[in-house]
Amino acid sequence: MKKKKTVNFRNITALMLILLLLIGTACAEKQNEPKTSVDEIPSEQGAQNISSIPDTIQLNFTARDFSNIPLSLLNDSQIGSIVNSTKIDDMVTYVEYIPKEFNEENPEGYTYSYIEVSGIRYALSRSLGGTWYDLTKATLAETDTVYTINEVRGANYGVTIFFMIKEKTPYIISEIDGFAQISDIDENGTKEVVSTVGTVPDTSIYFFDFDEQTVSIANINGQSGAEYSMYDATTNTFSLAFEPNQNPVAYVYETNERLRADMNQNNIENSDEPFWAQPMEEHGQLFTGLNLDGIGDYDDEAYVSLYDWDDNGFGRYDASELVVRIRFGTGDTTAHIVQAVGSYQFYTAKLFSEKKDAIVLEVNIQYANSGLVSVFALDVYGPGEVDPFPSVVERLNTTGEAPILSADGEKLYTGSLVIGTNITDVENKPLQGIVLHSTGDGYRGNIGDRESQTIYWNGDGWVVLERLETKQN
Ligand SMILES: [Ca+2]
Ligand SMILES: [Ca+2]
Repeated sequence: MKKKKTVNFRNITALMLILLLLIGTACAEKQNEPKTSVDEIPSEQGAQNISSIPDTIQLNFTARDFSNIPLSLLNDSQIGSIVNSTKIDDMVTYVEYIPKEFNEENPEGYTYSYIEVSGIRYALSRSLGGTWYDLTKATLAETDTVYTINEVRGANYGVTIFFMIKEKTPYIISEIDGFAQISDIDENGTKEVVSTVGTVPDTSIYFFDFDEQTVSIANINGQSGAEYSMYDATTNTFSLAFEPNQNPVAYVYETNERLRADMNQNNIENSDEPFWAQPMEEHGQLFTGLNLDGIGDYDDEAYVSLYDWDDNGFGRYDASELVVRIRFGTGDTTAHIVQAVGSYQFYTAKLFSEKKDAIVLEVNIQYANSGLVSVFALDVYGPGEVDPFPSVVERLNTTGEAPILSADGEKLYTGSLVIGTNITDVENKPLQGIVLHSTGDGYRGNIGDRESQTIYWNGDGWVVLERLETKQN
Protein backbone atom coordinates (compact mmCIF):
# COMPACT_ATOMS: atom_id res chain seq x y z
CA MET A 1 0.00 0.00 0.00
CA LYS A 2 1.26 3.44 -0.82
CA LYS A 3 2.00 5.60 2.15
CA LYS A 4 1.99 9.31 1.80
CA LYS A 5 5.23 10.74 3.07
CA THR A 6 4.74 14.37 2.23
CA VAL A 7 4.56 16.75 5.14
CA ASN A 8 3.77 20.24 4.07
CA PHE A 9 4.45 23.34 6.05
CA ARG A 10 0.82 24.03 6.61
CA ASN A 11 0.31 20.61 8.18
CA ILE A 12 3.19 21.06 10.60
CA THR A 13 2.20 24.51 11.63
CA ALA A 14 -1.40 23.48 11.91
CA LEU A 15 -0.43 20.65 14.24
CA MET A 16 1.58 23.02 16.39
CA LEU A 17 -1.37 25.34 16.56
CA ILE A 18 -3.73 22.55 17.47
CA LEU A 19 -1.58 21.86 20.50
CA LEU A 20 -1.38 25.54 21.43
CA LEU A 21 -5.04 26.23 21.03
CA LEU A 22 -6.67 23.01 22.16
CA ILE A 23 -7.46 24.35 25.60
CA GLY A 24 -9.08 27.51 24.42
CA THR A 25 -11.08 25.75 21.75
CA ALA A 26 -12.32 23.18 24.23
CA CYS A 27 -13.52 25.89 26.61
CA ALA A 28 -15.35 27.71 23.90
CA GLU A 29 -16.96 24.73 22.22
CA LYS A 30 -17.30 21.87 24.63
CA GLN A 31 -18.82 23.49 27.68
CA ASN A 32 -21.83 21.21 27.66
CA GLU A 33 -19.74 18.06 27.60
CA PRO A 34 -18.55 16.30 30.74
CA LYS A 35 -15.09 17.38 31.76
CA THR A 36 -12.37 14.83 31.14
CA SER A 37 -9.26 15.07 33.24
CA VAL A 38 -5.88 15.32 31.55
CA ASP A 39 -4.90 12.07 33.33
CA GLU A 40 -7.16 10.22 30.96
CA ILE A 41 -5.08 11.04 27.91
CA PRO A 42 -3.76 7.62 26.88
CA SER A 43 -0.17 6.97 27.78
CA GLU A 44 2.34 5.25 25.49
CA GLN A 45 3.13 2.72 28.19
CA GLY A 46 -0.45 1.68 28.76
CA ALA A 47 -1.65 -1.89 28.47
CA GLN A 48 -3.06 -2.84 25.10
CA ASN A 49 -5.68 -5.37 24.25
CA ILE A 50 -5.97 -5.36 20.47
CA SER A 51 -8.95 -7.73 20.45
CA SER A 52 -11.29 -5.21 22.12
CA ILE A 53 -10.67 -2.63 19.40
CA PRO A 54 -12.98 -2.39 16.37
CA ASP A 55 -11.38 -3.45 13.09
CA THR A 56 -13.51 -0.99 11.15
CA ILE A 57 -15.58 2.05 12.03
CA GLN A 58 -18.21 3.18 9.55
CA LEU A 59 -18.58 6.96 9.60
CA ASN A 60 -21.83 8.69 8.74
CA PHE A 61 -21.44 12.14 7.28
CA THR A 62 -23.97 14.89 7.76
CA ALA A 63 -24.17 17.46 4.97
CA ARG A 64 -24.76 21.13 5.55
CA ASP A 65 -25.17 23.81 2.91
CA PHE A 66 -22.40 26.24 2.09
CA SER A 67 -23.05 29.34 4.18
CA ASN A 68 -22.39 31.59 1.15
CA ILE A 69 -21.84 34.70 3.27
CA PRO A 70 -20.23 37.47 1.23
CA LEU A 71 -17.17 39.02 2.86
CA SER A 72 -17.92 42.57 3.97
CA LEU A 73 -16.36 45.50 2.20
CA LEU A 74 -13.54 47.26 3.98
CA ASN A 75 -13.73 51.01 4.17
CA ASP A 76 -10.39 52.46 3.04
CA SER A 77 -10.54 54.96 5.89
CA GLN A 78 -10.05 52.09 8.39
CA ILE A 79 -6.63 51.20 6.94
CA GLY A 80 -3.74 52.85 8.75
CA SER A 81 -0.67 51.26 7.21
CA ILE A 82 0.12 48.16 5.19
CA VAL A 83 2.33 45.58 6.94
CA ASN A 84 2.70 43.25 3.99
CA SER A 85 0.98 42.31 0.79
CA THR A 86 1.05 38.95 -1.02
CA LYS A 87 -0.32 38.25 -4.46
CA ILE A 88 -2.07 34.88 -4.10
CA ASP A 89 -3.13 34.54 -7.75
CA ASP A 90 -4.22 36.71 -10.69
CA MET A 91 -7.39 37.73 -8.88
CA VAL A 92 -6.60 37.75 -5.16
CA THR A 93 -4.09 39.76 -3.14
CA TYR A 94 -3.76 39.16 0.61
CA VAL A 95 -2.84 42.19 2.72
CA GLU A 96 -2.05 42.54 6.42
CA TYR A 97 -2.56 46.02 7.83
CA ILE A 98 -2.70 48.10 10.98
CA PRO A 99 -6.01 49.94 11.47
CA LYS A 100 -6.01 53.71 11.45
CA GLU A 101 -7.28 53.69 15.01
CA PHE A 102 -7.79 51.01 17.61
CA ASN A 103 -11.16 50.89 19.28
CA GLU A 104 -13.55 48.37 20.78
CA GLU A 105 -14.17 46.85 17.38
CA ASN A 106 -10.50 46.89 16.39
CA PRO A 107 -8.54 46.27 19.59
CA GLU A 108 -4.77 46.57 19.75
CA GLY A 109 -2.52 43.49 19.72
CA TYR A 110 -3.96 41.73 16.68
CA THR A 111 -2.96 41.44 13.06
CA TYR A 112 -5.68 42.59 10.67
CA SER A 113 -6.04 41.44 7.12
CA TYR A 114 -8.07 42.04 4.03
CA ILE A 115 -8.14 40.66 0.52
CA GLU A 116 -8.32 42.64 -2.64
CA VAL A 117 -10.32 41.02 -5.42
CA SER A 118 -10.34 42.86 -8.76
CA GLY A 119 -9.49 46.12 -7.03
CA ILE A 120 -12.15 45.83 -4.29
CA ARG A 121 -11.11 45.38 -0.65
CA TYR A 122 -12.88 42.93 1.64
CA ALA A 123 -12.28 42.69 5.39
CA LEU A 124 -10.92 39.26 6.18
CA SER A 125 -9.72 38.42 9.66
CA ARG A 126 -8.28 39.48 12.94
CA SER A 127 -5.59 37.11 14.09
CA LEU A 128 -2.70 36.74 16.49
CA GLY A 129 -0.44 37.31 13.51
CA GLY A 130 2.69 35.49 12.50
CA THR A 131 3.28 33.04 9.70
CA TRP A 132 0.57 30.59 10.79
CA TYR A 133 -2.20 32.94 9.79
CA ASP A 134 -1.39 33.43 6.11
CA LEU A 135 -4.04 33.09 3.47
CA THR A 136 -3.68 29.73 1.72
CA LYS A 137 -5.12 28.65 -1.59
CA ALA A 138 -5.92 24.97 -1.96
CA THR A 139 -7.34 22.90 -4.79
CA LEU A 140 -9.53 20.18 -3.31
CA ALA A 141 -10.42 18.49 -6.60
CA GLU A 142 -9.73 19.41 -10.22
CA THR A 143 -10.93 23.02 -10.43
CA ASP A 144 -12.51 23.29 -6.98
CA THR A 145 -10.37 25.93 -5.35
CA VAL A 146 -10.82 27.33 -1.88
CA TYR A 147 -8.98 29.94 0.14
CA THR A 148 -8.43 29.35 3.84
CA ILE A 149 -7.40 31.55 6.72
CA ASN A 150 -7.23 30.91 10.42
CA GLU A 151 -8.77 33.27 12.91
CA VAL A 152 -8.79 33.50 16.68
CA ARG A 153 -12.13 34.21 18.27
CA GLY A 154 -12.63 35.33 21.83
CA ALA A 155 -9.82 34.33 24.15
CA ASN A 156 -8.05 31.55 22.27
CA TYR A 157 -10.66 29.85 20.15
CA GLY A 158 -9.35 28.99 16.70
CA VAL A 159 -11.38 28.53 13.53
CA THR A 160 -10.48 27.94 9.91
CA ILE A 161 -12.46 30.03 7.45
CA PHE A 162 -13.00 28.63 3.96
CA PHE A 163 -14.05 31.01 1.22
CA MET A 164 -14.26 30.93 -2.53
CA ILE A 165 -14.62 33.52 -5.26
CA LYS A 166 -17.75 33.50 -7.39
CA GLU A 167 -18.09 36.14 -10.11
CA LYS A 168 -15.27 38.16 -8.57
CA THR A 169 -16.96 38.21 -5.16
CA PRO A 170 -15.58 36.33 -2.15
CA TYR A 171 -18.07 34.19 -0.19
CA ILE A 172 -17.42 32.34 3.03
CA ILE A 173 -18.58 28.79 2.37
CA SER A 174 -17.76 27.25 5.73
CA GLU A 175 -16.09 27.80 9.06
CA ILE A 176 -14.48 24.80 10.70
CA ASP A 177 -13.54 24.62 14.38
CA GLY A 178 -9.83 24.36 15.06
CA PHE A 179 -6.94 24.66 12.67
CA ALA A 180 -7.95 22.49 9.76
CA GLN A 181 -5.51 20.41 7.72
CA ILE A 182 -6.20 19.75 4.06
CA SER A 183 -5.11 16.28 3.02
CA ASP A 184 -6.20 13.50 0.66
CA ILE A 185 -6.79 11.08 3.50
CA ASP A 186 -8.13 8.20 1.35
CA GLU A 187 -5.64 8.90 -1.47
CA ASN A 188 -8.33 9.07 -4.16
CA GLY A 189 -7.21 12.39 -5.67
CA THR A 190 -9.78 14.56 -3.86
CA LYS A 191 -8.69 16.33 -0.71
CA GLU A 192 -10.53 16.17 2.58
CA VAL A 193 -10.25 18.44 5.59
CA VAL A 194 -9.33 17.20 9.07
CA SER A 195 -9.56 19.21 12.24
CA THR A 196 -8.84 18.37 15.86
CA VAL A 197 -10.14 20.31 18.87
CA GLY A 198 -10.24 19.85 22.61
CA THR A 199 -7.94 19.11 25.55
CA VAL A 200 -8.70 15.45 24.94
CA PRO A 201 -8.28 15.51 21.18
CA ASP A 202 -11.50 15.17 19.22
CA THR A 203 -11.15 14.93 15.44
CA SER A 204 -13.64 15.54 12.64
CA ILE A 205 -13.39 14.82 8.92
CA TYR A 206 -15.00 17.15 6.39
CA PHE A 207 -15.42 17.01 2.66
CA PHE A 208 -16.71 19.64 0.29
CA ASP A 209 -19.13 18.95 -2.55
CA PHE A 210 -19.02 21.86 -4.96
CA ASP A 211 -21.84 20.55 -7.17
CA GLU A 212 -24.23 20.17 -4.25
CA GLN A 213 -22.75 23.22 -2.50
CA THR A 214 -22.45 21.30 0.76
CA VAL A 215 -19.83 20.46 3.33
CA SER A 216 -20.20 17.06 5.01
CA ILE A 217 -18.92 16.34 8.48
CA ALA A 218 -18.28 13.23 10.58
CA ASN A 219 -16.99 13.44 14.12
CA ILE A 220 -14.77 10.46 14.90
CA ASN A 221 -15.11 10.41 18.70
CA GLY A 222 -18.88 10.73 18.55
CA GLN A 223 -19.28 7.90 16.05
CA SER A 224 -16.60 5.46 17.17
CA GLY A 225 -16.85 5.78 20.92
CA ALA A 226 -13.18 6.74 21.00
CA GLU A 227 -12.14 8.95 23.88
CA TYR A 228 -9.29 10.37 21.89
CA SER A 229 -8.59 10.84 18.20
CA MET A 230 -5.82 12.58 16.32
CA TYR A 231 -4.69 12.77 12.70
CA ASP A 232 -1.05 12.30 11.72
CA ALA A 233 -0.35 13.82 8.30
CA THR A 234 3.09 12.17 8.11
CA THR A 235 1.71 8.64 8.11
CA ASN A 236 -1.77 9.67 6.89
CA THR A 237 -3.35 7.72 9.75
CA PHE A 238 -5.75 8.46 12.58
CA SER A 239 -4.83 7.49 16.14
CA LEU A 240 -7.76 6.44 18.30
CA ALA A 241 -7.87 5.37 21.93
CA PHE A 242 -11.03 3.90 23.37
CA GLU A 243 -10.16 3.71 27.03
CA PRO A 244 -7.98 5.61 29.43
CA ASN A 245 -4.38 4.33 29.47
CA GLN A 246 -4.79 2.52 26.17
CA ASN A 247 -2.14 2.86 23.50
CA PRO A 248 -3.61 4.72 20.52
CA VAL A 249 -4.50 2.44 17.62
CA ALA A 250 -3.70 3.55 14.07
CA TYR A 251 -6.54 3.61 11.52
CA VAL A 252 -6.50 4.39 7.82
CA TYR A 253 -9.43 6.18 6.19
CA GLU A 254 -10.95 4.39 3.22
CA THR A 255 -12.97 5.86 0.36
CA ASN A 256 -16.12 4.07 1.56
CA GLU A 257 -16.06 6.45 4.55
CA ARG A 258 -14.69 3.83 6.87
CA LEU A 259 -11.80 3.80 9.28
CA ARG A 260 -9.91 0.52 9.21
CA ALA A 261 -7.36 -0.55 11.83
CA ASP A 262 -3.90 -0.52 10.27
CA MET A 263 -2.43 -3.73 11.69
CA ASN A 264 0.93 -3.05 10.04
CA GLN A 265 1.37 -0.11 12.34
CA ASN A 266 -0.42 -1.52 15.34
CA ASN A 267 1.64 -4.70 15.54
CA ILE A 268 4.73 -2.61 16.14
CA GLU A 269 3.22 -1.54 19.42
CA ASN A 270 1.68 -4.87 20.30
CA SER A 271 2.68 -5.35 23.89
CA ASP A 272 0.77 -8.66 24.03
CA GLU A 273 3.65 -10.42 22.26
CA PRO A 274 5.06 -12.98 24.69
CA PHE A 275 8.82 -13.29 25.20
CA TRP A 276 9.03 -16.68 23.44
CA ALA A 277 7.52 -15.25 20.25
CA GLN A 278 10.09 -12.49 20.03
CA PRO A 279 13.01 -13.11 17.67
CA MET A 280 16.49 -13.29 19.12
CA GLU A 281 19.20 -11.65 17.07
CA GLU A 282 21.98 -14.23 17.11
CA HIS A 283 24.45 -12.04 15.31
CA GLY A 284 24.46 -9.05 13.01
CA GLN A 285 27.05 -7.68 10.64
CA LEU A 286 27.25 -4.42 8.71
CA PHE A 287 28.63 -4.41 5.16
CA THR A 288 29.53 -0.93 3.91
CA GLY A 289 30.92 0.51 0.68
CA LEU A 290 28.49 -1.37 -1.56
CA ASN A 291 27.09 -0.24 -4.89
CA LEU A 292 23.66 -1.86 -5.06
CA ASP A 293 21.63 0.75 -6.95
CA GLY A 294 24.26 2.06 -9.41
CA ILE A 295 23.83 5.58 -8.00
CA GLY A 296 26.42 7.53 -6.00
CA ASP A 297 29.18 4.94 -6.28
CA TYR A 298 29.88 2.81 -3.23
CA ASP A 299 27.56 4.51 -0.79
CA ASP A 300 25.14 1.68 -0.03
CA GLU A 301 25.11 -0.53 3.06
CA ALA A 302 23.68 -3.86 4.12
CA TYR A 303 23.11 -5.10 7.65
CA VAL A 304 22.69 -8.85 7.83
CA SER A 305 21.38 -10.47 10.97
CA LEU A 306 20.34 -13.96 11.92
CA TYR A 307 17.10 -14.11 13.87
CA ASP A 308 16.07 -17.13 15.79
CA TRP A 309 12.65 -18.15 17.14
CA ASP A 310 14.04 -21.36 18.60
CA ASP A 311 13.88 -20.46 22.25
CA ASN A 312 15.43 -23.77 23.32
CA GLY A 313 18.56 -23.02 21.32
CA PHE A 314 18.78 -26.07 19.04
CA GLY A 315 19.70 -23.92 16.02
CA ARG A 316 16.91 -25.29 13.85
CA TYR A 317 16.70 -24.35 10.19
CA ASP A 318 12.91 -23.98 10.27
CA ALA A 319 13.02 -21.55 13.20
CA SER A 320 15.54 -19.02 12.00
CA GLU A 321 15.82 -16.43 9.24
CA LEU A 322 18.56 -14.25 7.86
CA VAL A 323 17.34 -10.68 7.47
CA VAL A 324 19.19 -8.53 4.94
CA ARG A 325 18.48 -4.85 5.53
CA ILE A 326 19.68 -2.46 2.84
CA ARG A 327 20.18 1.27 3.08
CA PHE A 328 21.02 3.12 -0.14
CA GLY A 329 23.12 6.29 -0.26
CA THR A 330 19.87 8.10 -1.07
CA GLY A 331 18.56 7.20 2.39
CA ASP A 332 15.96 4.78 1.05
CA THR A 333 15.77 1.39 2.74
CA THR A 334 14.50 -2.08 1.94
CA ALA A 335 14.88 -5.57 3.36
CA HIS A 336 14.88 -9.21 2.27
CA ILE A 337 14.59 -12.40 4.29
CA VAL A 338 16.09 -15.80 3.52
CA GLN A 339 16.00 -19.06 5.47
CA ALA A 340 19.30 -19.84 7.14
CA VAL A 341 20.88 -21.28 10.23
CA GLY A 342 24.23 -20.41 11.74
CA SER A 343 26.96 -18.92 9.62
CA TYR A 344 26.86 -17.52 6.12
CA GLN A 345 29.10 -15.94 3.49
CA PHE A 346 28.21 -12.57 1.98
CA TYR A 347 29.48 -11.64 -1.49
CA THR A 348 28.77 -8.87 -3.94
CA ALA A 349 29.14 -9.43 -7.68
CA LYS A 350 28.22 -7.87 -11.00
CA LEU A 351 25.82 -10.67 -11.88
CA PHE A 352 22.94 -8.78 -13.49
CA SER A 353 24.39 -5.37 -14.41
CA GLU A 354 27.81 -3.91 -15.06
CA LYS A 355 26.78 -0.77 -13.22
CA LYS A 356 25.99 -2.25 -9.83
CA ASP A 357 26.45 -5.22 -7.56
CA ALA A 358 24.11 -8.02 -6.67
CA ILE A 359 24.27 -9.78 -3.29
CA VAL A 360 25.18 -13.46 -3.11
CA LEU A 361 24.58 -15.33 0.14
CA GLU A 362 25.88 -18.79 0.85
CA VAL A 363 24.11 -19.92 4.00
CA ASN A 364 24.52 -23.05 6.09
CA ILE A 365 21.47 -25.23 6.30
CA GLN A 366 20.24 -28.08 8.50
CA TYR A 367 23.11 -27.90 10.95
CA ALA A 368 25.65 -25.17 11.26
CA ASN A 369 28.57 -27.50 10.46
CA SER A 370 27.07 -29.97 8.00
CA GLY A 371 28.78 -28.39 5.02
CA LEU A 372 25.48 -28.24 3.19
CA VAL A 373 24.52 -24.80 1.96
CA SER A 374 21.88 -22.87 0.12
CA VAL A 375 22.83 -20.11 -2.29
CA PHE A 376 20.82 -16.96 -2.92
CA ALA A 377 21.46 -14.31 -5.58
CA LEU A 378 19.65 -11.06 -4.85
CA ASP A 379 19.14 -8.46 -7.57
CA VAL A 380 18.67 -5.15 -5.76
CA TYR A 381 16.81 -2.18 -7.20
CA GLY A 382 16.95 1.32 -5.77
CA PRO A 383 13.88 3.59 -5.75
CA GLY A 384 12.69 4.48 -9.25
CA GLU A 385 14.59 1.71 -11.07
CA VAL A 386 11.56 -0.53 -11.60
CA ASP A 387 9.15 0.69 -8.92
CA PRO A 388 8.82 3.94 -7.03
CA PHE A 389 10.09 1.96 -4.05
CA PRO A 390 13.27 -0.08 -3.67
CA SER A 391 12.92 -3.81 -4.16
CA VAL A 392 14.88 -7.05 -4.06
CA VAL A 393 14.40 -9.83 -6.62
CA GLU A 394 15.59 -13.33 -5.73
CA ARG A 395 17.15 -14.70 -8.96
CA LEU A 396 18.58 -17.77 -7.30
CA ASN A 397 17.24 -19.63 -4.27
CA THR A 398 18.35 -23.23 -3.93
CA THR A 399 16.27 -24.14 -0.86
CA GLY A 400 13.51 -25.86 -2.85
CA GLU A 401 13.18 -29.63 -3.41
CA ALA A 402 12.92 -29.41 -7.19
CA PRO A 403 16.16 -29.09 -9.18
CA ILE A 404 16.83 -25.64 -10.54
CA LEU A 405 16.97 -25.58 -14.32
CA SER A 406 19.01 -23.36 -16.57
CA ALA A 407 17.55 -21.21 -19.36
CA ASP A 408 18.04 -24.16 -21.73
CA GLY A 409 16.49 -26.74 -19.42
CA GLU A 410 19.46 -28.54 -17.87
CA LYS A 411 19.99 -28.92 -14.13
CA LEU A 412 22.16 -26.13 -12.73
CA TYR A 413 23.79 -28.70 -10.45
CA THR A 414 23.12 -32.24 -9.19
CA GLY A 415 23.05 -33.54 -5.65
CA SER A 416 23.38 -31.06 -2.80
CA LEU A 417 25.24 -27.77 -2.69
CA VAL A 418 28.22 -27.68 -0.37
CA ILE A 419 30.41 -24.86 0.98
CA GLY A 420 32.91 -23.12 -1.29
CA THR A 421 30.65 -20.89 -3.40
CA ASN A 422 32.69 -18.16 -5.06
CA ILE A 423 32.42 -15.33 -7.58
CA THR A 424 34.39 -15.47 -10.79
CA ASP A 425 35.18 -13.22 -13.72
CA VAL A 426 34.18 -14.81 -17.03
CA GLU A 427 36.36 -14.47 -20.10
CA ASN A 428 34.81 -12.46 -22.96
CA LYS A 429 31.65 -11.73 -20.94
CA PRO A 430 30.70 -8.41 -19.38
CA LEU A 431 29.27 -9.85 -16.17
CA GLN A 432 30.53 -12.14 -13.43
CA GLY A 433 29.47 -15.71 -12.65
CA ILE A 434 28.95 -17.84 -9.55
CA VAL A 435 30.85 -21.07 -8.99
CA LEU A 436 28.60 -23.57 -7.20
CA HIS A 437 30.08 -26.65 -5.55
CA SER A 438 27.96 -29.78 -5.27
CA THR A 439 28.05 -33.45 -4.29
CA GLY A 440 26.87 -34.69 -7.68
CA ASP A 441 24.28 -37.40 -8.30
CA GLY A 442 24.26 -40.79 -6.66
CA TYR A 443 26.91 -39.96 -4.14
CA ARG A 444 26.75 -41.71 -0.78
CA GLY A 445 28.97 -41.41 2.21
CA ASN A 446 30.63 -38.31 3.52
CA ILE A 447 29.45 -35.11 2.03
CA GLY A 448 32.15 -33.92 -0.29
CA ASP A 449 32.81 -31.43 -3.02
CA ARG A 450 32.55 -33.61 -6.13
CA GLU A 451 31.51 -31.19 -8.85
CA SER A 452 31.71 -27.50 -9.51
CA GLN A 453 29.85 -25.46 -12.09
CA THR A 454 30.09 -21.85 -13.18
CA ILE A 455 26.67 -20.34 -13.71
CA TYR A 456 26.06 -17.10 -15.58
CA TRP A 457 22.96 -14.88 -15.96
CA ASN A 458 22.27 -14.35 -19.67
CA GLY A 459 19.36 -11.93 -19.21
CA ASP A 460 16.62 -14.57 -19.41
CA GLY A 461 17.94 -17.05 -16.90
CA TRP A 462 21.00 -18.93 -15.71
CA VAL A 463 23.25 -20.87 -18.06
CA VAL A 464 25.98 -23.33 -17.06
CA LEU A 465 29.23 -22.18 -18.66
CA GLU A 466 31.47 -24.89 -17.29
CA ARG A 467 31.10 -28.02 -15.21
CA LEU A 468 34.08 -29.77 -13.58
CA GLU A 469 34.61 -32.84 -11.51
CA THR A 470 36.65 -31.41 -8.69
CA LYS A 471 37.46 -34.35 -6.46
CA GLN A 472 37.53 -38.13 -6.62
CA ASN A 473 37.21 -39.79 -3.23
CA1 LIG B 1 -9.81 11.94 -0.81
CA1 LIG C 1 24.16 3.88 -4.14
